[in-house]
Amino acid sequence: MSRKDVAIIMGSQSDWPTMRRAADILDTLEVGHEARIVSAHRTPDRLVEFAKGARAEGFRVIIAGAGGAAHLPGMTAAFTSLPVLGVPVQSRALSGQDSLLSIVQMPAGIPVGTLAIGEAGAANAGLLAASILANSDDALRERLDAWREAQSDKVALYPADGD
Ligand code: RP5
Repeated sequence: MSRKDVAIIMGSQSDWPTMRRAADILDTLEVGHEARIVSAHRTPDRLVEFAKGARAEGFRVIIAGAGGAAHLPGMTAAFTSLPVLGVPVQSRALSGQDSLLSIVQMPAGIPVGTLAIGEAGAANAGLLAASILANSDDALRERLDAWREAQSDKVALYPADGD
């Protein structure tokens, strides 16, 4: 797992408990990744430098999570043609509705693939990044298919009485 195909960026340390769900999935699927804090508002120069150089660094997919006025995914996508998956982090003030609306409504021409609010969105961003990479990696496709099969196997056919 020496290659780092996926960059997981987030606006703040406070986003990490959510965004680590993406990292966990990528670990399970043996997809190389690196997580960094890149804030559109507090570290704008870091954002520009990262987004402009991400392809040259070897990244092939970017997962960007942010909360509140969540401009990180959209601004990242403005600087790179790598696929950008946006995760709306659940904010305290508006439960992530603000994050979602800040990320999802991109103007035509600069796409961000927007996921669900919070941990489910982060986990699915990891899976989606793996799916994208699996198009050109048969071994990864097999691991992804096996992961999905194992998930199906865990679902009981009949509901149990909870005591
Ligand atoms: C956003 O502001 C971050 O992505 C985070 O979700 C939110 C709050 O950041 P902190 O005040 O916790 O650093 O930029």
